[in-house]
Amino acid sequence: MRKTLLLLLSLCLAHLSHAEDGYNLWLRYKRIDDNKLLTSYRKTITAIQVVGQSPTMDAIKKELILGLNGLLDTHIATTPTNNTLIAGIHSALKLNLEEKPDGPEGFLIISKVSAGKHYTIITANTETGVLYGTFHLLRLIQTHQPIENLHINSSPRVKLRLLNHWDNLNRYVERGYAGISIWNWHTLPDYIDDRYTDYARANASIGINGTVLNNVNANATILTEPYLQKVAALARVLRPYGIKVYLSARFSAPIEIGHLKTADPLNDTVRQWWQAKAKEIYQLIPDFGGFLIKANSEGQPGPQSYGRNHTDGANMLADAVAPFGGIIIWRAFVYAPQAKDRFKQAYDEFTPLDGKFRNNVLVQVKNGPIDFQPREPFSPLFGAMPQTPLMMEFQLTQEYLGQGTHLVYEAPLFKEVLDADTHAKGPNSTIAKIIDGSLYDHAVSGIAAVSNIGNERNWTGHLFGQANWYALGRLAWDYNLSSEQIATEWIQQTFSNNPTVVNSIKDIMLASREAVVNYMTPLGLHHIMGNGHHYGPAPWSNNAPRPDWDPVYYHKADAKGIGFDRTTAGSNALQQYRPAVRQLYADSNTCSDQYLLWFHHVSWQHKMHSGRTLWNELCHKYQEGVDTVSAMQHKWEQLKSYIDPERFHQVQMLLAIQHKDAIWWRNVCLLYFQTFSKMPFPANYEQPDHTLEYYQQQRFPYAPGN
Ligand code: BDP
Repeated sequence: MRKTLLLLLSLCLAHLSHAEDGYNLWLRYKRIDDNKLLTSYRKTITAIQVVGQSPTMDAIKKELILGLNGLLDTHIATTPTNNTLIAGIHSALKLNLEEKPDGPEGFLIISKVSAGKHYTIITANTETGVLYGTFHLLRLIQTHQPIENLHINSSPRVKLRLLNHWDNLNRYVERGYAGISIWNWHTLPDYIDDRYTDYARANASIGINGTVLNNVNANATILTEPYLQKVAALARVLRPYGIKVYLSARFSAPIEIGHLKTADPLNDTVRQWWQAKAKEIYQLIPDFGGFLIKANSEGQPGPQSYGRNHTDGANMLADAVAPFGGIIIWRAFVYAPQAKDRFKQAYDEFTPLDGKFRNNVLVQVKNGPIDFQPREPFSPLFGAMPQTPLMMEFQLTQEYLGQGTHLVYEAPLFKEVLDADTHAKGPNSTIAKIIDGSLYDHAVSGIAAVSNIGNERNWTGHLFGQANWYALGRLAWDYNLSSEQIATEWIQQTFSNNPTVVNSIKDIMLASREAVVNYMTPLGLHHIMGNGHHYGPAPWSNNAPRPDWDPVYYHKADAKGIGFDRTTAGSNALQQYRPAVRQLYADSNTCSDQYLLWFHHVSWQHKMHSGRTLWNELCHKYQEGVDTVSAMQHKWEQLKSYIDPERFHQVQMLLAIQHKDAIWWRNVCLLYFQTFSKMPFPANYEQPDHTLEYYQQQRFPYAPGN
């Protein structure tokens, strides 16, 4: 009897240990299930040798052992035997290589045969480079690539590759949909959660080299001594993985924690206060990255509060961190309630300041002129500030993209922006070339994204949120990778190399971005989400605390038509683009459907490229969005026998919510816009199951992340 119980118990434990909860992200290191391949990998690498000892080299060794033992299902020897993998920095290896690794973060992986032995060598100019090479090799094995004959020389295109956490000190995450903050400020600096190390590993594996730990709506307390001790403890965990910490600084900190009367950037005492603060920080964290600042935006304090401008503020901080090699990232996300068109403000406020920032200042610009919508034209600031390094700000947390509930693969959105041609220096002046510093020859360059990470077991709430985090890192390293390539390698590492799984999930992912555009904001509609929470549709909303938070401000539907006229007849925001770009959008007959209602107020009868009227096209697009989600569900269902039950079921349930939400969006928007168009739904159209009034009465007071 006792025996049976014991057996049962051990069976249960065995089952538990195989549960896939998503914690291991794309670093699962599961045994290679293709025996032929497994045999060949085992032949190519029989032992590893890590040259040198340091926290980074130790991390490399640990990762190699973990990864290779798991993938090759073996106990990899750590002294050279037959076929060996050698990891170490270039000089330590004393190799006579014709080719050198590139820069401080690049790596070289090469295969060599010498005296009948096969060597795989990972080398770089720095330990961090070797770390990146290590993760690259593990990725090759995880994605079943051949490794006998390697010759890879890779380095990142963009220098600063950052996550921006919008995490508050009480662990609430603004616009966070994956639990509370992973930073446990209360137990830091004494308690070091293993999760911090796993966070560092995951980021290093995709080349992320910096993290801003706290919300841009910053609390000055983070700059006090006890909190700086906590920040220093996190920096110690992240440092071996090549990740620097940065902090969001509150501009009025000299008043709040320094007890000064002012935070005027031209005031000597204020300047000295920041200089002393910088010194204090660098004593604790010698490789501190610098400050991220949200100033004079959405009620945050800033230099304008003292009659000064953005350069006065940024340069004062830049001077404080310059002696220590720090940088200032100054955000361009500004808009004022009295402006007729929020679209224009960042450009108007920032372009006159071009050339006036210190050279350790980057201006961080959101990808679009409004705010992380499912689709935006690119911000006209890109290409309009040649003398200032501009940093990209994307958003991984899906504030306006169905949050933690909808599956939306964002790589196509990121690529659309990076590939966009600003024509700033003639054709082929892409945003990617502005961001990597090459177009205007800047020494610094950067991409940041608002993190989607929380303390949920699978990190991002929706398992597929992991793919967006992954894609950000991979694109910041090399923006020439395609969305499809990135999806493929993410699926292979996260789920399986089985072609059925890879192809079906890839189809789901690649369709998902256009789906969200269609069921939320087709044809260039934007910002028609409910005020505050930004989750569901509320196109009728007209009573927010400021007009530019109201959907009616953006869609401008009336009896004549719908859309925001940004041509010369309207706000003339189009003027902010170069003529070649302006030309693409200026005429409602030639403007692409994707951006039509971004730039034009168009009659309901307007003839679209499809031949349909605008009204019918709108109905068609909303329906297409719903249909795509049905197709995504269908594809997922067919993978049931290929995916572990935990993750399968989770995604299945979320897709069902997404489908319900897509129908909700379609019904709400069409019923509401129909009150203006007065046109019937096209024949065979699925009729809404509720009235507009029903939808308008729904309330969401506790929607997350708000
Ligand atoms: C908006 C968010 C708000 C952020 C702000 C920002 O709704 O929570 O504080 O952007 O980027 O998208 O500063």
